[in-house]
Amino acid sequence: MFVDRIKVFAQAGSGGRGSVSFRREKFVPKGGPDGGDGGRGGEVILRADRHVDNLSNLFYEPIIKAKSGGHGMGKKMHGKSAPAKIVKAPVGTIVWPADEKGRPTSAAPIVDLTRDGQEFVLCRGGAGGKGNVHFKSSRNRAPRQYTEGEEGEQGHFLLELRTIADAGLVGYPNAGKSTLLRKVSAARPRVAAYPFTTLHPIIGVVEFSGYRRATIADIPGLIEGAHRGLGLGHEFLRHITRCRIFLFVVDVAGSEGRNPVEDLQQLRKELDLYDPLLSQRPWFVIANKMDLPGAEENLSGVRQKFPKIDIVPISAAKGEGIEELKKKLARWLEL
Ligand SMILES: Nc1nc2c(ncn2[C@@H]2O[C@H](COP(=O)(O)OP(=O)(O)OP(=O)(O)O)[C@@H](O)[C@H]2O)c(=O)[nH]1
Ligand SMILES: [Mg+2]
Repeated sequence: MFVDRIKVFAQAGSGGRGSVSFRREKFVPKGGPDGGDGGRGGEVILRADRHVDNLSNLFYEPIIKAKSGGHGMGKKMHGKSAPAKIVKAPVGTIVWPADEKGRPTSAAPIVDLTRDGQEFVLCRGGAGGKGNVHFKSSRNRAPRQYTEGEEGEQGHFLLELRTIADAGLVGYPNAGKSTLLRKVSAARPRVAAYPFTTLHPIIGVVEFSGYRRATIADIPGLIEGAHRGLGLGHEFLRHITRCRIFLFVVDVAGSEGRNPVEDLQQLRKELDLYDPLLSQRPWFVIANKMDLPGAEENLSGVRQKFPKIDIVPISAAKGEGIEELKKKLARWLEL
């Protein structure tokens, strides 16, 4: 299951109670108070982990609780502090404070986990209470006072994943995006001759010489009206918002009766309608299915229509043009 948006409730542990105790030893009459402090409650921590690719672990555990601190004990012994509860999240997770229904209560997120290993304390644990040893005074040598531990912080939060990749593949269903990703990376998205084979974003890593690498996100196919939520488009458009460049993949043979020039115009329009800033980002065209009849002719039509845009003809299925594409990719990304 792929989860890229989820509401959670998190609660840090409370501090342990302070202890009331008196030193009792043979030959030490009236040994005085010796109740120790409570331990600190555990905090709830989010940790970005590049091996996690979505938020499904939180679907199964939408209530995240850390343990409370141990109570103080006699002989001035402190209660145990509780360990932090660490929850893994994919790199690219953004967190908002939310109400019970999961609606954000502030426009600004509280954190954006953009680096592998980055940690964020979602809820702080409560401090431990004080034991009676703190309440000794010249007038009260046998205090029975102590304090309770503080409560841990708690709250509702909305977590949303916005994939971070160097390049995002954008195209209609069946254009061959997943076939292409399989050719250039070790990622294994499913490929099939029906639309919406890819149901959620998949990231592949493309390796170049000299340990250079680039990440490419394969996004489910867009259709006209995607920005309004038609097809699977809208759900996943947010996953391209953080790609540095866009690679528009078109079936240049128009094998399903489509027109590649119109496809490109429509795809550009969908992005613009979703967020006008997206249409300002660098973009390039991958003219796929060059092995099919009609492709050459359509290709020159696309070139005429977009004379200033870099257009790379390939056949993802046959593996043709892939090396040239990788070279261009390195250049586009300035690797
Ligand atoms: N002839 C030919 N067929 C191709 C080529 N690339 C992909 N195909 C075929 O086109 C169909 C769709 O390919 P996918 O890679 O699943 O397409 P997609 O863009 O990922 O599609 P969605 O995930 O549904 O959005 C499959 O039957 C592929 O075998 C190509 O270069 N030439
Ligand atoms: Mg696909």
